[in-house]
Amino acid sequence: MGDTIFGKIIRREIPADIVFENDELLAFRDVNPQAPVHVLFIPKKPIATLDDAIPEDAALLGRLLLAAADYARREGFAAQGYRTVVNCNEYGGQTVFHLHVHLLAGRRLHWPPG
Ligand code: D5M
Repeated sequence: MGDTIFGKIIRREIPADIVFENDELLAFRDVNPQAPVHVLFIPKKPIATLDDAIPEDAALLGRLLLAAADYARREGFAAQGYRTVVNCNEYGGQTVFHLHVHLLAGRRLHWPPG
């Protein structure tokens, strides 16, 4: 299932503040939040980076993004606004090599990012 810290969270080997789960996706609060709301959405399939995604992952990645959007709507901050981010590899700032979508909300976010 992937030898990363997120694989350990999926397998419940380490704790996480899980906010959503279904058979193929998991979402939990980022341990180092960059906004009042900072949740990570991951596929349970261990895709290391966006660069490792293949055409067969297209529907899964679509559902991953929609799960973040659904969460924002459910939690009531979709209309106010939020940001989704996928960091890829070194220059993208990726530190955990299990593909994840950051969902950031609860404050006005700056652009461009650093
Ligand atoms: O983002 C990786 C993110 O993962 C970063 O914001 C910290 C977060 N992180 C790391 N370990 C944990 C655990 N154990 N629980 C919750 N969140 C965690 P990246 O895009 O790879 O830089």
